[in-house]
Amino acid sequence: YDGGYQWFYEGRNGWWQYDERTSRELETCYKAGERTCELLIAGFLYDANLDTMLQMRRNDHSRRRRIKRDFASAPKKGVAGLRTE
Ligand code: V3L
Repeated sequence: YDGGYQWFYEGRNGWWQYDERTSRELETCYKAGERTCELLIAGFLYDANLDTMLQMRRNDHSRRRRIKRDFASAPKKGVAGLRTE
């Protein structure tokens, strides 16, 4: 959407692009200068911390992943767990 940027979360050895809806929500939070962004992912609530750039499951903070805002053209494993090659 914006200047060709997209949102990514970390996988085992590479980055996954967020699905379209969640990516839009992150971008909205980011543009609004919010520190955290609440995300609903596959029925689980997560908080994305836009200062530390970490995604954490609300009820289990050991489930954390790095996130990044990067060019849409950045290397990725796929989108939301669906591989693209
Ligand atoms: N969007 C979609 N699924 C997610 C997201 C998200 N933002 N965050 C976590 N999950 P956790 P490799 C990922 C999924 O963090 O082989 C990938 O999408 C997460 O899926 O412990 O390591 C792949 O489908 C995981 O299945 O709460 O690169 C899969 O991992 C589950 O939620 C394997 O990817 C628990 O994640």
